[in-house]
Amino acid sequence: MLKDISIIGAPSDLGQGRRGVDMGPSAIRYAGIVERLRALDYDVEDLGDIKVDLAGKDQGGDGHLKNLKEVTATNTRLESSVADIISNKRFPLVLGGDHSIAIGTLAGVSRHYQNLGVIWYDAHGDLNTAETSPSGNIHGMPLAVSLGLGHPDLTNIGGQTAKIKPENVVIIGARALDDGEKELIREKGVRVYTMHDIDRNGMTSTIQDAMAYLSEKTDGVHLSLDLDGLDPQDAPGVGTPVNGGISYRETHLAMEMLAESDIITSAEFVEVNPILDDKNKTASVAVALVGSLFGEKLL
Ligand code: HAR
Ligand code: MN
Ligand code: MN
Ligand code: MN
Repeated sequence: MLKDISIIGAPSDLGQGRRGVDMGPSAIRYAGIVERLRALDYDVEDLGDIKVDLAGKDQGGDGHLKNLKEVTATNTRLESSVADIISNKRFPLVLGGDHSIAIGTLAGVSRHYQNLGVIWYDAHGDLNTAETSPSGNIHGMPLAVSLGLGHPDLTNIGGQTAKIKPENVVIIGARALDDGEKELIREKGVRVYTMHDIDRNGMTSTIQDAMAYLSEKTDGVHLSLDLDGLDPQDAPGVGTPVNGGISYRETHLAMEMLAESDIITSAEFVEVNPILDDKNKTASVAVALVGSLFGEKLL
């Protein structure tokens, strides 16, 4: 893992319907992310936030994608910032914002890799397109967009349409997949570790399996961690909570195992909504997970 980290906030709430997730980057900073990483001896720079347009002007125009224009503009800016961070030989650590920002992150990161692997840690598949989305919320679409599927304004961000290959993606924690997403998963052969798989095999074997699957064929691995992948008891400050999720302990273990294997080359932590949170608990969980991902040890 690169020793120098650049943090960038993407305070978007454009990709979904509940205001407040735009304050996620502030909440995560307030919970001490910079201090936590500096205590581990990393060189950390905080680049501040990219500019995000205001939501609400366009609730469902173009083929029912909400705020398409604003989401496109936001992700176009994020794409170039993230690509620059990697050009400067630093590790991009992106703070959301709703999950629609993964479109820009992955567009920027994938410029630097031929075979980027992705760990999508989430209750949801985020594999909808305008045709399959039940909501028109773009935060339910970023993984599909990164595979090259969806509205051309989104898939064209940063050039080439498909940023990643379906066989280089694993989803961990899925428990709320829409019918169209299930179909796409089967059709494209995306590897999914559902809550059933995690219950049955445990997190140790799940992460080992995911890392073995990805490491043999990828030249970098991006971690996209949606806090709603965790159980709402442990991470209540999210807009679309789903019961029966991954525990804080299991997630912490997952991050430690990723750190030990030194496999992650970029990361984002998304969907922290401080308005829905319990005394910044979810932002604090995010910071603790970042600590583990970057090698924090208990002893
Ligand atoms: N699948 C549903 C939709 O497309 C809900 C998506 C909720 N997404 C997130 N990101 N919170 O994972 O609307
Ligand atoms: Mn629109
Ligand atoms: Mn998500
Ligand atoms: Mn989610």
